[in-house]
Amino acid sequence: MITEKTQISILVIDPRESDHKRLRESFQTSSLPVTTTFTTSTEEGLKLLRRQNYDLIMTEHHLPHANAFQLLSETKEYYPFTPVILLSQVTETKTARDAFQKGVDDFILKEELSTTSLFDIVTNAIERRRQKEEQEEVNQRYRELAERDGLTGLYNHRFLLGALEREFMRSRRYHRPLSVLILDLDGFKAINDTCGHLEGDHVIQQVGRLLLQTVRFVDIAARYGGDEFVLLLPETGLREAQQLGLRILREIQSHPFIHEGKIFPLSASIGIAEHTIAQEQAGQLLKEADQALYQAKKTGRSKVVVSGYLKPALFRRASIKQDENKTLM
Ligand code: GH3
Ligand code: MG
Repeated sequence: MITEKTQISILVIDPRESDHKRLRESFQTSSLPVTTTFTTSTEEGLKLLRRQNYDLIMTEHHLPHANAFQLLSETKEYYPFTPVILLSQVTETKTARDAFQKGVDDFILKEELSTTSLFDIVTNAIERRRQKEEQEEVNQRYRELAERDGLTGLYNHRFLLGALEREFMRSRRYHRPLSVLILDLDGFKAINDTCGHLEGDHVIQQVGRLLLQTVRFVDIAARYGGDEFVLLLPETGLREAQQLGLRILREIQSHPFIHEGKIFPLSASIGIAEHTIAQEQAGQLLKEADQALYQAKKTGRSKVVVSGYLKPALFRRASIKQDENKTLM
């Protein structure tokens, strides 16, 4: 919707100065609230485009050193929703058809500039842009919902499996380290039983938040299901993953989980595995981390177990010292 206060920024790229004049006059008579930038050079036009997002671009079809379609593809790359209107000298239906196929939003014949309603053309193009942006926002929200766990807002199980495949392939191709950490809360059923399911939910949410605060931007934190969480750690070898695991354990153990005004203790068990040459599929990496978690549970809980310590790890950069808090499989 264009209100009186809205200023529409328009970039016009047209090699003919005389046509700039015609357009200026058309804008004046249209009473559109516009701020126009005119250039005769394709290169200058591209520079301006990279610097600023205009509300609308109007370009002559025949540009020096390029044609408008090249400019169009650059524009759509930077600003997919910015409308582009093609200005043409000739009444070629093929040009018009090509233009629409290539993503041009409208087409104006220069000889008709004085009789066409520039107001309608510009306002329609801006309104279509607004609708496309709104639709994209809705799509983005749906995409996010489909990837997220409803309780914690972390990535969900499905997203994690896709990300694991991608990261596994990347790690394999570029010989980069990749670790997986699985965490399962200890004695969580008892919290549900004592404090109620809602309080249990609240605990899961708090753990989710603690995980998010602890990981790096590139790490992927997911709720795997129930009281189980997975961290996918690109560019992270066993040693760093183990340190992270211990830090997370300390965070959970020292976090004040409160029920009826009283702090109750909570702990977790963590299994960690690193991508090694022996693993041919992403699932094997996850499975090794899960086996390490199983060992952590079996050997007393509240600890970090690192898988593959004795196997040759592909990307291991340093040996790992054991201390009383850590268990190595
Ligand atoms: P362990 O120490 O061996 O891990 O035992 P645990 O008591 O933590 O139980 P376990 O991990 O085997 O099972 C997790 C429990 O979490 C099972 C289920 O009752 C509960 N649970 C699963 N999803 C949810 C949820 O969304 N909210 C709540 N409040 N509880 C859940
Ligand atoms: Mg548990």
